[in-house]
Amino acid sequence: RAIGVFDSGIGGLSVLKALRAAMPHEHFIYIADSGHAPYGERDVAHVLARSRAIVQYLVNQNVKALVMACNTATAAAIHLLRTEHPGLALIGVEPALKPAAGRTQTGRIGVMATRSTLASAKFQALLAAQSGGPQKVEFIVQPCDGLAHAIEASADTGDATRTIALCAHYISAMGRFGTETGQIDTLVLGCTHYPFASEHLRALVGAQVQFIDNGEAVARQTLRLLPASVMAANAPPGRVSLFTTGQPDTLQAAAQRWLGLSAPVNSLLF
Ligand code: DGN
Repeated sequence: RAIGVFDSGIGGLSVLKALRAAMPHEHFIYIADSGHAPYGERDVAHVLARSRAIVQYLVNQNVKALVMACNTATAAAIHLLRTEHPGLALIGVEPALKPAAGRTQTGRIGVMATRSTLASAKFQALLAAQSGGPQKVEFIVQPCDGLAHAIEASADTGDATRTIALCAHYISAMGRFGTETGQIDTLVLGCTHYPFASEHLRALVGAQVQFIDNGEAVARQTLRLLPASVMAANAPPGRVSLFTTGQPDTLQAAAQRWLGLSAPVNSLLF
Protein backbone atom coordinates (compact mmCIF):
# COMPACT_ATOMS: atom_id res chain seq x y z
CA ARG A 1 0.00 0.00 0.00
CA ALA A 2 1.18 3.45 -0.89
CA ILE A 3 1.22 6.72 1.00
CA GLY A 4 -0.94 9.39 -0.66
CA VAL A 5 0.32 12.96 -0.94
CA PHE A 6 -1.45 15.94 -2.47
CA ASP A 7 -1.16 19.68 -3.02
CA SER A 8 -2.86 22.30 -5.16
CA GLY A 9 0.10 21.87 -7.50
CA ILE A 10 3.82 21.16 -7.43
CA GLY A 11 4.51 22.66 -3.97
CA GLY A 12 3.85 19.38 -2.19
CA LEU A 13 6.86 17.94 -3.98
CA SER A 14 8.92 19.72 -1.30
CA VAL A 15 7.14 17.56 1.27
CA LEU A 16 7.38 14.44 -0.91
CA LYS A 17 11.13 14.98 -1.02
CA ALA A 18 11.32 14.94 2.77
CA LEU A 19 9.01 11.90 2.94
CA ARG A 20 11.14 9.93 0.50
CA ALA A 21 14.30 10.83 2.39
CA ALA A 22 12.74 9.55 5.61
CA MET A 23 11.07 6.47 4.04
CA PRO A 24 12.99 5.44 0.92
CA HIS A 25 11.25 2.06 0.68
CA GLU A 26 7.69 3.35 0.66
CA HIS A 27 5.55 3.76 -2.44
CA PHE A 28 3.95 7.16 -2.94
CA ILE A 29 1.01 8.43 -4.97
CA TYR A 30 1.32 12.18 -5.57
CA ILE A 31 -1.59 14.27 -6.82
CA ALA A 32 -1.14 17.85 -8.04
CA ASP A 33 -4.52 19.56 -8.29
CA SER A 34 -3.15 22.09 -10.77
CA GLY A 35 -6.36 22.10 -12.79
CA HIS A 36 -8.12 23.70 -9.81
CA ALA A 37 -5.29 25.84 -8.40
CA PRO A 38 -4.27 28.11 -6.89
CA TYR A 39 -5.94 27.41 -3.58
CA GLY A 40 -4.38 30.29 -1.74
CA GLU A 41 -6.61 33.09 -2.96
CA ARG A 42 -9.76 31.03 -3.55
CA ASP A 43 -12.65 30.75 -1.15
CA VAL A 44 -12.59 28.15 1.55
CA ALA A 45 -15.54 26.23 0.06
CA HIS A 46 -13.54 25.55 -3.12
CA VAL A 47 -10.49 24.33 -1.19
CA LEU A 48 -12.69 22.16 0.99
CA ALA A 49 -14.54 20.62 -1.96
CA ARG A 50 -11.29 19.85 -3.82
CA SER A 51 -9.57 18.45 -0.73
CA ARG A 52 -12.56 16.24 -0.04
CA ALA A 53 -12.60 14.87 -3.61
CA ILE A 54 -8.87 14.13 -3.64
CA VAL A 55 -8.89 12.51 -0.22
CA GLN A 56 -11.76 10.28 -1.36
CA TYR A 57 -9.85 9.33 -4.51
CA LEU A 58 -6.78 8.39 -2.48
CA VAL A 59 -8.83 6.49 0.08
CA ASN A 60 -10.27 4.49 -2.84
CA GLN A 61 -6.68 3.66 -3.81
CA ASN A 62 -6.38 2.11 -0.35
CA VAL A 63 -3.53 4.35 0.82
CA LYS A 64 -2.15 3.54 4.25
CA ALA A 65 -1.56 7.17 5.14
CA LEU A 66 -2.44 10.46 3.52
CA VAL A 67 -0.37 13.64 3.65
CA MET A 68 -2.03 16.96 2.83
CA ALA A 69 1.14 18.65 1.59
CA CYS A 70 -0.51 22.05 1.41
CA ASN A 71 -0.81 24.60 4.19
CA THR A 72 -3.88 26.18 2.60
CA ALA A 73 -5.79 22.89 2.32
CA THR A 74 -4.76 21.80 5.80
CA ALA A 75 -5.99 25.04 7.32
CA ALA A 76 -9.29 24.84 5.46
CA ALA A 77 -10.12 21.16 5.54
CA ILE A 78 -8.16 18.85 7.81
CA HIS A 79 -10.49 19.20 10.76
CA LEU A 80 -13.54 18.20 8.76
CA LEU A 81 -11.75 15.45 6.81
CA ARG A 82 -10.62 13.87 10.08
CA THR A 83 -14.23 13.60 11.19
CA GLU A 84 -15.24 12.18 7.78
CA HIS A 85 -12.42 9.58 7.75
CA PRO A 86 -11.96 8.61 11.40
CA GLY A 87 -9.75 5.58 10.72
CA LEU A 88 -7.40 7.29 8.29
CA ALA A 89 -3.85 8.41 9.19
CA LEU A 90 -4.22 11.95 7.88
CA ILE A 91 -1.26 14.29 8.25
CA GLY A 92 -1.34 18.00 7.50
CA VAL A 93 1.20 20.79 7.27
CA GLU A 94 1.13 24.18 8.94
CA PRO A 95 3.52 27.13 9.09
CA ALA A 96 6.44 26.26 11.39
CA LEU A 97 5.95 29.04 13.95
CA LYS A 98 6.98 26.96 16.94
CA PRO A 99 10.33 25.76 15.56
CA ALA A 100 10.99 29.34 14.43
CA ALA A 101 10.25 30.74 17.91
CA GLY A 102 12.74 28.26 19.34
CA ARG A 103 15.49 29.35 16.98
CA THR A 104 15.27 33.12 16.59
CA GLN A 105 17.91 35.23 18.32
CA THR A 106 16.52 38.66 17.49
CA GLY A 107 12.94 37.72 18.34
CA ARG A 108 11.65 38.83 14.93
CA ILE A 109 10.32 36.17 12.58
CA GLY A 110 8.96 36.65 9.07
CA VAL A 111 6.10 34.39 7.98
CA MET A 112 5.26 33.96 4.30
CA ALA A 113 2.09 32.07 3.37
CA THR A 114 -1.00 32.33 1.23
CA ARG A 115 -3.69 34.83 2.17
CA SER A 116 -6.11 31.98 2.83
CA THR A 117 -3.76 30.20 5.26
CA LEU A 118 -3.08 33.39 7.19
CA ALA A 119 -6.77 34.26 7.46
CA SER A 120 -7.75 30.82 8.74
CA ALA A 121 -8.88 30.26 12.31
CA LYS A 122 -6.31 27.48 12.56
CA PHE A 123 -3.42 29.83 11.77
CA GLN A 124 -4.77 32.61 13.99
CA ALA A 125 -4.90 30.19 16.92
CA LEU A 126 -1.34 29.04 16.23
CA LEU A 127 -0.15 32.64 16.00
CA ALA A 128 -1.82 33.59 19.27
CA ALA A 129 -0.34 30.56 21.03
CA GLN A 130 3.19 31.25 19.79
CA SER A 131 3.11 35.02 20.29
CA GLY A 132 2.06 34.78 23.92
CA GLY A 133 5.10 32.79 25.11
CA PRO A 134 7.83 33.94 27.47
CA GLN A 135 10.37 34.52 24.65
CA LYS A 136 8.47 37.58 23.44
CA VAL A 137 8.78 36.78 19.76
CA GLU A 138 7.18 38.94 17.14
CA PHE A 139 5.84 37.50 13.89
CA ILE A 140 5.76 39.65 10.77
CA VAL A 141 3.07 37.98 8.73
CA GLN A 142 3.11 38.44 4.96
CA PRO A 143 0.42 37.18 2.58
CA CYS A 144 2.17 36.41 -0.71
CA ASP A 145 -0.53 36.69 -3.39
CA GLY A 146 0.52 35.12 -6.64
CA LEU A 147 3.82 33.66 -5.46
CA ALA A 148 2.78 29.99 -5.45
CA HIS A 149 1.27 30.53 -8.88
CA ALA A 150 4.46 32.15 -10.20
CA ILE A 151 6.57 29.24 -8.90
CA GLU A 152 4.14 26.82 -10.54
CA ALA A 153 4.25 28.72 -13.83
CA SER A 154 8.06 28.73 -13.92
CA ALA A 155 8.37 24.98 -13.41
CA ASP A 156 8.43 24.00 -17.05
CA THR A 157 9.84 27.18 -18.59
CA GLY A 158 12.54 27.74 -15.97
CA ASP A 159 11.88 31.48 -16.32
CA ALA A 160 11.85 32.78 -12.73
CA THR A 161 11.44 36.49 -13.55
CA ARG A 162 8.01 36.81 -11.95
CA THR A 163 8.95 34.67 -8.93
CA ILE A 164 12.00 36.86 -8.29
CA ALA A 165 9.99 40.09 -8.60
CA LEU A 166 7.33 38.85 -6.16
CA CYS A 167 9.94 37.59 -3.68
CA ALA A 168 11.66 41.00 -3.76
CA HIS A 169 8.34 42.77 -3.21
CA TYR A 170 7.25 40.67 -0.23
CA ILE A 171 10.68 40.55 1.43
CA SER A 172 10.96 44.32 1.33
CA ALA A 173 7.41 44.66 2.69
CA MET A 174 8.44 42.65 5.79
CA GLY A 175 11.27 44.99 6.79
CA ARG A 176 14.97 44.53 7.50
CA PHE A 177 16.57 41.12 7.58
CA GLY A 178 19.73 40.22 9.45
CA THR A 179 21.06 39.16 12.83
CA GLU A 180 21.20 42.56 14.52
CA THR A 181 18.67 43.78 17.06
CA GLY A 182 15.38 44.69 15.45
CA GLN A 183 16.06 42.67 12.32
CA ILE A 184 14.24 39.55 11.10
CA ASP A 185 16.63 36.61 11.50
CA THR A 186 14.21 33.74 10.80
CA LEU A 187 11.86 33.23 7.86
CA VAL A 188 9.04 30.71 7.93
CA LEU A 189 8.13 29.30 4.51
CA GLY A 190 4.46 28.69 5.23
CA CYS A 191 3.45 27.39 1.81
CA THR A 192 4.86 24.22 0.35
CA HIS A 193 5.67 25.96 -2.93
CA TYR A 194 8.07 28.44 -1.32
CA PRO A 195 11.04 26.12 -0.66
CA PHE A 196 11.35 26.01 -4.46
CA ALA A 197 12.02 29.78 -4.40
CA SER A 198 14.54 29.56 -1.57
CA GLU A 199 17.55 30.46 -3.73
CA HIS A 200 15.84 33.69 -4.78
CA LEU A 201 14.79 34.46 -1.20
CA ARG A 202 18.31 33.71 -0.02
CA ALA A 203 19.76 36.19 -2.49
CA LEU A 204 17.47 38.87 -1.02
CA VAL A 205 17.90 38.32 2.72
CA GLY A 206 21.53 37.21 2.98
CA ALA A 207 23.30 34.11 4.21
CA GLN A 208 22.60 34.43 7.92
CA VAL A 209 18.81 34.36 7.94
CA GLN A 210 17.47 30.89 8.71
CA PHE A 211 14.65 29.41 6.64
CA ILE A 212 12.17 27.08 8.26
CA ASP A 213 9.59 24.86 6.63
CA ASN A 214 7.73 21.87 8.00
CA GLY A 215 8.59 19.25 5.38
CA GLU A 216 10.86 17.21 7.63
CA ALA A 217 8.53 17.50 10.61
CA VAL A 218 5.69 16.16 8.46
CA ALA A 219 7.86 13.24 7.35
CA ARG A 220 8.74 12.40 10.96
CA GLN A 221 5.11 12.53 11.99
CA THR A 222 4.04 10.32 9.08
CA LEU A 223 6.66 7.78 10.11
CA ARG A 224 5.37 7.88 13.69
CA LEU A 225 1.78 7.27 12.62
CA LEU A 226 2.54 4.26 10.43
CA PRO A 227 2.60 0.90 12.13
CA ALA A 228 6.18 -0.39 12.21
CA SER A 229 5.11 -3.67 10.58
CA VAL A 230 4.26 -2.10 7.22
CA MET A 231 7.67 -0.49 6.73
CA ALA A 232 9.78 -2.58 4.38
CA ALA A 233 13.23 -2.07 5.88
CA ASN A 234 15.26 -3.99 3.31
CA ALA A 235 12.88 -3.81 0.38
CA PRO A 236 13.87 -2.23 -2.96
CA PRO A 237 13.48 1.55 -3.37
CA GLY A 238 9.88 2.70 -3.32
CA ARG A 239 8.01 3.85 -6.43
CA VAL A 240 6.40 7.22 -6.99
CA SER A 241 3.25 7.54 -9.11
CA LEU A 242 2.55 11.08 -10.26
CA PHE A 243 -0.93 12.39 -11.13
CA THR A 244 -2.21 15.83 -12.06
CA THR A 245 -5.55 17.43 -12.82
CA GLY A 246 -3.71 20.06 -14.89
CA GLN A 247 -0.85 20.15 -17.38
CA PRO A 248 1.28 16.98 -17.12
CA ASP A 249 4.33 18.90 -18.39
CA THR A 250 4.40 21.15 -15.34
CA LEU A 251 4.48 18.32 -12.82
CA GLN A 252 6.84 16.31 -15.01
CA ALA A 253 9.34 19.16 -15.23
CA ALA A 254 9.12 20.02 -11.52
CA ALA A 255 9.49 16.39 -10.40
CA GLN A 256 12.50 16.00 -12.67
CA ARG A 257 14.10 19.28 -11.65
CA TRP A 258 13.60 19.09 -7.91
CA LEU A 259 13.43 15.39 -7.12
CA GLY A 260 15.22 13.80 -10.05
CA LEU A 261 12.08 11.77 -10.82
CA SER A 262 11.53 10.79 -14.41
CA ALA A 263 8.34 8.76 -13.92
CA PRO A 264 5.61 9.61 -16.44
CA VAL A 265 2.81 11.84 -15.21
CA ASN A 266 -0.78 10.60 -15.48
CA SER A 267 -3.78 12.84 -16.03
CA LEU A 268 -6.66 12.77 -13.62
CA LEU A 269 -10.03 14.07 -14.70
CA PHE A 270 -12.27 15.06 -11.84
N1 DGN B 1 1.09 24.92 -1.72
C1 DGN B 1 -0.05 25.45 -1.04
C2 DGN B 1 0.23 25.78 0.40
O1 DGN B 1 1.11 25.18 0.98
O2 DGN B 1 -0.44 26.62 0.96
C3 DGN B 1 -0.81 26.57 -1.65
C4 DGN B 1 -0.51 26.98 -3.05
C5 DGN B 1 -1.61 27.76 -3.67
O3 DGN B 1 -2.53 27.19 -4.17
N2 DGN B 1 -1.56 29.04 -3.65
